[in-house]
Amino acid sequence: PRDCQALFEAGERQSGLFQIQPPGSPPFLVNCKMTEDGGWTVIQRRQDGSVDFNQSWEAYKAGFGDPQGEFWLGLEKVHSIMGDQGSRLSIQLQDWEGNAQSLQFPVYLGGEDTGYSVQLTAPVARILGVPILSPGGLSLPFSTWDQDHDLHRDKNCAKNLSGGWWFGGTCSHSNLNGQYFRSVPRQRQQRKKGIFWKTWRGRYYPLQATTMLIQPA
Ligand code: MYR
Repeated sequence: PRDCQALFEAGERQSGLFQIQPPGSPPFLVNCKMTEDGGWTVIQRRQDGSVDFNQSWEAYKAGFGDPQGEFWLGLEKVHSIMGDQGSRLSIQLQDWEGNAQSLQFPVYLGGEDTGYSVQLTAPVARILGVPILSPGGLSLPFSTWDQDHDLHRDKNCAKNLSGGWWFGGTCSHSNLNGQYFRSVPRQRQQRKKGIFWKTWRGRYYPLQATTMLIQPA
C-alpha cells in the first residue's frame, strides 16, 4: 500500500503501525489512524516531552523519535507520501484544560530541492491567519537551526526559537516542533521556544499535545 488511505480502502479498520511504500520510495513503517473518513498517516506527535525536537536538517529530513510516542516522520517520507497531488493536512491541538482544536486544509509539499516548501493557497493562508504577500498564495520552505530558510534576512527563527518548522517572516505564527513545556517559563527567552499556535491559544501558551496527519486530497 502507498499510504494509510490505501490500507483503509483495502478494508483495514484498525489503527496502528503498518508498513507502506509510496511510489519511488523504499518501504517504511508508519502510524495509521483509521477513522470514519478514511485512513490518515500520522506525521508528527507531541504528548509528553520525551523526545528532543531541537534537531538538525538531516534529522528532520530522515525523521526521528519513537513511533509509539513522540516522533517526526521525516520530510522525505512525508514528501513521498504526498507525491505531486497534494494532501489534506489535519492538525490536532490540545491545551492543558482539556480543550481541543482541529484544523484541516489542503497542502502541497515540495521536495528537498525546494527546501521542502509548503504551499498554501491564498484562501487557506487567510483562514490560518498567515500574512500573505501575493494573491497566488504562499510558498514557505522548512527551516532548522543549521539550515535557515525563513523569510528573515538577519534572523534565524529556528535558532531563536527551537526545533524545525515552516517559519515565515515573523517567527510567531506557529511552531508545533518547539520545546515541550508543562507551564509557561518565566524567562522570556525560554518562553519563545515553546510549542504554540498563535491564533488558537496565543503566542506564549505551551500546548499539551499535538498531532499532524495527512490523507490524499
Ligand atoms: C509567518 O510566520 O509569517 C507565517 C508562517 C506560516 C506558517 C504556516 C504553517 C503551516 C504548517 C503546515 C505545514 C505542513 C505540511 C506538511
